[in-house]
Amino acid sequence: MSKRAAAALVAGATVAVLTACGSGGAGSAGKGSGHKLVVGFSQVGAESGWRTANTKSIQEAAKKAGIELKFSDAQQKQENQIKAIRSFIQQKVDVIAFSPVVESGWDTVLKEAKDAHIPVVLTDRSVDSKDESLYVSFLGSDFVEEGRKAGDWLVKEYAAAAGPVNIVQLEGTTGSAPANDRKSGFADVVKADPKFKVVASQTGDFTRAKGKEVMQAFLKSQPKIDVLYAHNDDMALGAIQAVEEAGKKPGSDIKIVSVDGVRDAFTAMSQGKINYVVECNPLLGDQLMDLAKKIKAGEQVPRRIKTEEGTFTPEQATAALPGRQY
Ligand code: GYE
Repeated sequence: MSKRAAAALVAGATVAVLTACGSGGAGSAGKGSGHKLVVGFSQVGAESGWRTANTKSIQEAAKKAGIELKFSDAQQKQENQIKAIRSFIQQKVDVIAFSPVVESGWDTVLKEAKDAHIPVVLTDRSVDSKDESLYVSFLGSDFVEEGRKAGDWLVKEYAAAAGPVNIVQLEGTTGSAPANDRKSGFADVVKADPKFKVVASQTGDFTRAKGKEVMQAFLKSQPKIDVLYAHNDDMALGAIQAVEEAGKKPGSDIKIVSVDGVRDAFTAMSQGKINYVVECNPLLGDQLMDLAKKIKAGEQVPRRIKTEEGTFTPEQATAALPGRQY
């Protein structure tokens, strides 16, 4: 190699190193220091009212914070999320955020982001990766706790009943953190009393259409259903249609407990069709943008940020309805 070629190589390497260190990662390589923060966000899909509210919150918060948001909708498919993350890496965004559709199978792509020095934030749903260095922070709800709250309500509601109490369960997307955790949290609580029997449990993929379809099947196959536990409101709302079409009264013939707390569920509660809702807050946008800014500025951020949320009886839901944002 000639001396000149060697010098050029060294110079090139120095520039690359300087860019990587000076701006906090490959994400901003070559853009200078005054550029707009760029966040690549891979959303799960548009499966529910919760998700629509979450997307809106993130898009509005980015605008407000002066952040350029590259938004990608995965239509509930992991392969689409992996593609989106790879494209964010290629585009050298500053921060990658995503809500993983399922818990498993992320290590390879997260390692690629790490190797490119692009920090990753998990929002809403988490991953089961053992290597915690693959992401910086996880912002979202405690789904196990949500399942427990649904179970606690049931235990109280049936405290005086002899049983058996036959429960059907509409599960969220198979393999997703909220489906896994809402199922286990609930099971943990109700297993304490053998009168509670989960007689059927199947996924309704967090959608109204699937919730209705699966509930129709439950109504055909189960001679006696006392309670429906739905992992989200949309599936409960679909199931309500199935119950009504079968000539039964939702909320009394079959009691219903679900998770989320979207406006349509509150309306159904005010009509006596849902008995209890465990809240899951979708308005994570501001916190997410704040995290992205802090991470980019090199500040230390908490590894886990839990969302505060409550529960609603029909009376509370009716009172909260006028001011409900989503
Ligand atoms: O409960 C459901 C949505 O991940 C918490 O996903 C979220 C869940 C939410 O489809 O409605």
